[in-house]
Amino acid sequence: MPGIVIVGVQWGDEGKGKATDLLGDRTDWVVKFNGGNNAGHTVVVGDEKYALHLLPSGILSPGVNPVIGNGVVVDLEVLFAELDALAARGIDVSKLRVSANAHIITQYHRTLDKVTERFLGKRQIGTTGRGIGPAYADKINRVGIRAQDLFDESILRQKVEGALEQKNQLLVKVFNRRGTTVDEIVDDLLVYADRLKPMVCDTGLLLDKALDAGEVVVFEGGQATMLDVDHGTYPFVTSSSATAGGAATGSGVGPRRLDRVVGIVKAYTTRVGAGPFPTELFDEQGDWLRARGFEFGTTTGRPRRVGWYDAPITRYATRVNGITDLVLTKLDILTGLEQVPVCVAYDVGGERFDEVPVNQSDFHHATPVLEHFPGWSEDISRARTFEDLPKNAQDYVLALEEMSGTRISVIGVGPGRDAVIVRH
Ligand code: 2SA
Ligand code: GDP
Ligand code: MG
Repeated sequence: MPGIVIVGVQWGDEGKGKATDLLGDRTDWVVKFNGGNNAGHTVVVGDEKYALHLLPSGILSPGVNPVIGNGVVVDLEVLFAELDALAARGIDVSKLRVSANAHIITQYHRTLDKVTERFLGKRQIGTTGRGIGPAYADKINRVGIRAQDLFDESILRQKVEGALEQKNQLLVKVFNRRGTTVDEIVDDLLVYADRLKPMVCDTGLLLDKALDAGEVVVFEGGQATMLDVDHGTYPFVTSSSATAGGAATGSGVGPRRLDRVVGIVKAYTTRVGAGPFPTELFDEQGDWLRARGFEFGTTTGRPRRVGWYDAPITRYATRVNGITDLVLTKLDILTGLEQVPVCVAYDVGGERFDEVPVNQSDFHHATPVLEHFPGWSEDISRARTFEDLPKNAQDYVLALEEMSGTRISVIGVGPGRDAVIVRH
């Protein structure tokens, strides 16, 4: 199965990093196809814990070739800091390749991200403040800077001039901030050019050849379905294509080469930032879930909003991504609950919705229709086969499987690499 896509089902932090890392031994390439250093993937290998933001999780596996695809926005300072930190811990980072067409996050993108959020007041998105949205806006607006532009100073200068024409107006006149100069930006970027150059290539061509040779390529999605710019809870989304279609556009590989789409879904739900979240808990059960699941952002440390499992969201994600397999993570966190509630449909002003409503305000007003499943109290962190799980935990998994219409192939029962039950 050479082309495997990994996507988040909910609002991110489902454990995609661990899932990608798990495939490491059987993978030749891992490609990040969307997002930037807004991502936060925690991977636990033995006693070592790694938090990755911009680099694909596959970088931790010695045999894997990591790739940053054209769909990613790259903050060069973060890229090299992350590479240096991993190298200092003995990880071989020499194989990283970066698409010549990947866009670069600059200082003005970071500034605009932060001031725009402040300006929005109550309508804030709760972005990570990393400059992601403004960098993608420039890409779509055709005034972005790409990796390849760094290797020709006069072209770089022209492009930065073009971008700054509007930026300085915005920064100075609208946001009352200091403008910036072409020299300042060009100098900032050129600092990294020599180090970046050997990594930059036509990564689409590289991946195409690898797939032709029968090698296994994992396309690692950042963020998740409900944060996708087209299919998520717009405008409370990130600015990239986090769904499976983004794996093709964000890597330069044709969609027919994607053989499997693996959806990563948590046994409950979390969200960081603003926007609708029907199963959200505001009571002590929410505090319990947050503390037990250690639900704090990997990138910004923000406490995550928490709620119960939402079956219509998994069905929706299965549809828009074409999910073939689900990985259910963090089942161990639910241990100890007398009853486990699951959202099976929504109530919107007295009307029942069995699927995620297409109308934004319906979703904002949706309250969950909950079904309660009997809980379990046994420690499941050492379960390695489905039969090792207590009957109630098995029934919970089977019920989720039936509601989502897709098989649950892997179950996570702890943060470590080996804390999984592989069913298919
Ligand atoms: P942005 O910065 O423009 O992408 O923010 C837009 C929305 O997307 C959400 N978003 C995320 N949600 C969950 N996890 C993310 N990554 C980090 C992690 C988060 C952290 O993995 O822990 O450390 O805070 C992530 N990245 C973006 C964001 O909250 C906005 O709602
Ligand atoms: P990602 O953004 O989707 O890669 O997810 P994050 O790394 O932000 O958050 C997932 C967290 O859950 C990480 O700290 C993982 O180590 C942890 N994790 C992943 N799978 C499991 C699991 O099955 N059980 C437990 N207890 N933790 C898990
Ligand atoms: Mg994360």
